[in-house]
Amino acid sequence: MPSQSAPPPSRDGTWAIPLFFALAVAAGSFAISSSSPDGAPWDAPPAHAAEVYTATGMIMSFGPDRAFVNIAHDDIPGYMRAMVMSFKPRDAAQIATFAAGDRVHFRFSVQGDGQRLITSIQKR
Ligand SMILES: [Cu+2]
Repeated sequence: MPSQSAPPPSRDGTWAIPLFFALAVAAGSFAISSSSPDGAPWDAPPAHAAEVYTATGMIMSFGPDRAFVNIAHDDIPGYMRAMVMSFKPRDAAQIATFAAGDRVHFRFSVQGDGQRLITSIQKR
């Protein structure tokens, strides 16, 4: 077997692999962007994510069957100044142990219809 007659790698051979990877990367990035319709990076929150706030206040009264609770809340930075406002519990059980006059610390999310849903609540 003549050792000198082996042809050197052709120009086509040396470029074939990098070209393959370049195409694979391009195809991969296209697949990622096409599966994210709004074009947002994967680690960004969705544009429609509910606003969530933490607040303190005092319970004033309850709606029928505790369907909502009126809370005199303190200033909520980025949302509103102190006022009395109604909040909707996840269910009646979430606020079953509370009474008018209780000072509370709570978190709530603002729903698409503007309703405020209590995500967690505790006595201070
Ligand atoms: Cu308010």
